[in-house]
Amino acid sequence: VGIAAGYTAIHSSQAATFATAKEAEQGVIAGNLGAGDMQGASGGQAIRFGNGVPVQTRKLKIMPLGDSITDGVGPYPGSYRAALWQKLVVQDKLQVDYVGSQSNGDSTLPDKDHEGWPGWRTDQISGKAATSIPAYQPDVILLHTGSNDIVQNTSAAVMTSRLQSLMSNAYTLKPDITIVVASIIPRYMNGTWTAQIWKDYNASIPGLVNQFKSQGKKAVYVDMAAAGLSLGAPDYDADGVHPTKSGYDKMAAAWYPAVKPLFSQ
Ligand SMILES: [Ca+2]
Repeated sequence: VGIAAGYTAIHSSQAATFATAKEAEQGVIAGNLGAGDMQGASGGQAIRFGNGVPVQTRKLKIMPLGDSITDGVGPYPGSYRAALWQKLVVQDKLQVDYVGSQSNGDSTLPDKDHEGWPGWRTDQISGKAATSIPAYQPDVILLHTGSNDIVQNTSAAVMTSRLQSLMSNAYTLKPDITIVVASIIPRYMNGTWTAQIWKDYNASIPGLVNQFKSQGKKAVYVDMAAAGLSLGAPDYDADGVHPTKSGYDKMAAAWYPAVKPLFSQ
């Protein structure tokens, strides 16, 4: 933005001098500083409005990336995206632009963009990401994938390898991207597609996140398997795969604490 340190913002006869260019930018973006509305503007603390909500430093382009559980096909077309929008945008007044080539959602979700592909495996989703990341330039990816790999008789090791490849490719395409990657919610299993594969795949994801973090990449882990969804009513459709609104609300509640801090980073 190019605002020099020492910049002085004047509003409603209130002048605020900023110690650093970064603080000046934040103050300018805040735009409507008034008497009593600022606290902690020096000493490296975040500038906050009088109501305690941190000043937004940027609008985040968020790409929900995955399969039908991201799309919301079936019982609830807004997926977790609707309840997460309610929390971040309606409740917290943060600026979100969901991005992606797909669109799905009900009237509670004004921004229906996403990159969720029903029936697709992680390696297929990775192929889609290779074109959608350059096209949409997301700041953040919300990644929930693997549910379709399981039912195509894939081992946990191969599933993890596919996830690693997807993430690695995403960082190559956009090195500053933040990938918020989730363990995956329960799904109906049978004798071939076992819960053990689901558990082993999920258990591998924190290590993968740490591996990327050790390389300086921005990766965040969300334990979606612990989000509290239980197979059957009221959280799942009769197919035992797709969440209902109730289940998606629980997913949104799990994404939320991982995503919210990214707006002030
Ligand atoms: Ca959008």
